[in-house]
This record gives sequence, structure tokens and C-alpha cells, in this order.
Amino acid sequence: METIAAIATPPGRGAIAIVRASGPMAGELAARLVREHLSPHYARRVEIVDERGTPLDQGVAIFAPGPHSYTGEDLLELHVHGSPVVARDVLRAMLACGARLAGPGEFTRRAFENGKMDLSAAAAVAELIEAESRAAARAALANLTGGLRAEITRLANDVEDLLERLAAAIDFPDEVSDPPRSQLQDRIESLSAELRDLLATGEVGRLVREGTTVAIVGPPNAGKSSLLNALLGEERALVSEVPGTTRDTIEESITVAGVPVRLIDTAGIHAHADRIESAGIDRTMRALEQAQIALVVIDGSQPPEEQSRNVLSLTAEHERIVFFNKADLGMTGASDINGAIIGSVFQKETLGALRAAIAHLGWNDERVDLSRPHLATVVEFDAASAALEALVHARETLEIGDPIDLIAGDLREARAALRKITGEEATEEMLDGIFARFCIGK
Ligand SMILES: Nc1nc2c(ncn2[C@@H]2O[C@H](COP(=O)(O)OP(=O)(O)OP(=O)(O)O)[C@@H](O)[C@H]2O)c(=O)[nH]1
Ligand SMILES: [Mg+2]
Repeated sequence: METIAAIATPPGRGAIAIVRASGPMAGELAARLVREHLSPHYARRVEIVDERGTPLDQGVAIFAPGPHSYTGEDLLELHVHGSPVVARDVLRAMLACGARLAGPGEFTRRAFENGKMDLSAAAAVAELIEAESRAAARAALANLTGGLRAEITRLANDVEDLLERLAAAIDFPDEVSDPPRSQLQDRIESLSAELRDLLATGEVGRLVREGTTVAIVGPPNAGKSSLLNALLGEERALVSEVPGTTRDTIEESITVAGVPVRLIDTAGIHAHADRIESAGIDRTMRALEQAQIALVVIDGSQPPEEQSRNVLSLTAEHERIVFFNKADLGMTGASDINGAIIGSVFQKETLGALRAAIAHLGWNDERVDLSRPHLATVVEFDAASAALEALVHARETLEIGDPIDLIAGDLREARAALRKITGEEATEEMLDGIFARFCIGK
């Protein structure tokens, strides 16, 4: 086994930089670059020198002998002052002593290969590092701490159970009777239902990573840009009392309950538009098509007018939130549309209600727990789909009355697919795919 080394902190200047090495030579590297006794797992302030003994920096060294380390191997971490020059020199010294440069994710790959974490947890490490919202970080943490592994292992064990019962009946037909067909069907059905549930969590992964898109649409002058600014907490879009102020779409991102939400402010929709306005309205239509949610803003202080009715019928089929604005000026225009929000962009409670409505429509926040373990990668999603497909096939076989032993192949396939997620039966190709997403040094 080779010893790998890399700088673990991001490029550039910082308070500290960490250079680490993992593998059988880690202890020898410590002896040559630190030259002081390091008690296992204790941080010690030391002088760090290069392979010829030339001082490089004053820093902190930690030596963690395997298997009680991140990688499960002997691991040396040198914390130096955060200068790219010093960090590179320390790394160069490690390489000069016989280590080789680590590839992306190679430390974590070794952790997986040495049984320190399962594959779903290893994939979650990359997910956590890449997380760009609080919800994404929380969801990744649920997988990192073994939540997905626990669910998958339980399902795989249930399949295993079924297989054992079948095997007994197949191998000893005289002593062991076939398990009742209906019982098998029921168990396979309930396993399938759990898998379908799990597959639905793939949506959670996508949501916390990519979030959702909200198009703010409505007649001119309803307060759409004012709403964008209010939700954003800054004067991003031009606001004026002149209708037709916004002529092009404006996009900004906010987070709602930790989930990224892309807001698109649009040009007001009305019938008698000039050429530039029409071009703007075309863009409004495109934004509306792209968006998961239409946030329809209407001036609720004015009597209902044709323009408002137009926008309401235009968005009738879209997932939408209807918001009657300018309640501070009166509410003559607010009609009794189910679930409509009445208020003003100048009121905090109104903004809170709008955010809640986005969370409700966007990801059903009362029902979907964003911090539960979930299928995060395409590889995991494909494997769970394959497992479900095999179970569905097994059930069909039972339904048409074929011999019971014919389903053993399907059950084995389902078990193998599930074990791909935890890494027990992962192929080299899968591993390469998962670890290629990592940065070097992780
Ligand atoms: N009193 C009151 N005025 C508001 C409210 N919301 C917006 N306004 C005012 O309404 C006018 C129009 O606001 P905008 O945000 O520019 O409206 P818009 O829908 O973006 O308009 P266009 O871009 O022209 O389609 C501005 O003078 C705002 O200050 C509100 O809740 N109460
Ligand atoms: Mg505007």
C-alpha cells in the first residue's frame, strides 16, 4: 500500500494550512519532518523541517495510528501557517520522503475500503462539502452519520430473510413446506412500498441542492418588484409608481427554511403593450413556464380589473400563490380565491406568510423531512430503482402462479442492488464515479 499525501485546505492564504499523509510511511514521515516524539492523537507544537532537515515552519503535528484514524491507516497531519508556499514545501518534503500525491477523494476512499464508513456515508462527505444551503448540509449529514446505511441494510436483511426461507423450501422440499404464496406476496409488496418511499427521497436530495424557482407575475404596478426587494431585503429592482417599470426579468436567490429559492421578477402582463413591453411580456411567459411556482401579485386595493382576471386565468393551471397586495390602501379588489394571501409587501407578517406558502407548495414542508436520510447520488438512485424493479418482477411471477423458486433470482438481484448503495457489492466503476467528485486532500 502506497502512502498518499495532499494539502487538505483550500488553495490561497489563510490562518492555517493542513498537509496530511496516510499509509504505512506516515510514521516515518513524522520522524523525518518533525523529529520529535508524537503521542498518538495528541496535537503537539513542533518545528517542521524538510527531508534534508531545513526548517520550513513552526506548526502543529498530529499522528493517528491506524485503525483509529479517518482513513483507518496511519495518518499524519501537519498544521502550518496558512501560506501556500509553506504548505507546498511541506507537501514536497513528504513526496521527497517517498509518499505520492493523493488523487481526488483518495483519503475518503481508503476510509471506505478500510471499513471506517460505508459507501453512502462516503458519498455524503462530498455532498456535505458541496452543500450550498443549510438544508443541503443537514440532509448530507443525515447520510454521513449512517442514516441511509441503516435503512438500506434493513431492507437488504428483509430480502435476505425471504431468500433463506425460500432456500430451505427449495433444498429440503420434503421437510420444509413452501412459504404460503400470499404471505410472500405481502412481504414483497411491503418491501416495494418502502423502496418507493426511499426513491421519493431522491427528490429531497435534488431539492436541497437545486431548490425551487418562483416567478413573480401580475399586472403592471401591482408591487412585484417591491415584493422581490422585500423578500431579498435589499433594493435590487427598480420600483416606481409608473406602470411598466420592469421591462426585463430579474433573477435573485434567497433561502426559505434553508432551501435555495430562485425568485424571478417579471414585466407586468397587460394587453396594450408597446414593442419593448411585448418583448418583456414574452420573457415573463418564459419565466412562468420554467418556474415551479407562480407567485401572482395583484393590487388588492383597486376594484378587480380585466388585467387581474387575465393573469389569474393565465396561471390557473400553474402551481401558484395568489397575493393581493397593498392592503394598507384598502381591500376592495381582494376576491375570495382559495388560500389567497392578503397583505402588503411592507408588512413583515405578509412576507412570513408568503415564505411559508413557498415552502408548502415547493416542498410540502409539513410532510417532507429535509433532514432525513435520502438517496443522494445517481448511483444510489439507480441501484434502488433496480432493486424495486426486481421485486416487482418477483411479485408478478407469484401472481401468475409460476413456481415459487423462480423468484429467488429476482430476490438475489434486489439484494445485490441494495448492497451497491452501502458499498458491499460496489463495482470499481461505481467507486471511481463516486470518488471522482471529491477534491484532492479529502
Ligand atoms: N401602499 C403600498 N404601495 C405599494 C405596495 N407595494 C408596492 N407599492 C407601490 O406600488 C408601486 C409599484 O410598485 P412596483 O414594485 O414597481 O410594481 P411592479 O408590479 O413591479 O410594477 P411593474 O414593474 O411596472 O410591472 C410603487 O410606487 C410601490 O411603492 C404596498 O403594499 N402598499
Ligand atoms: Mg416591477
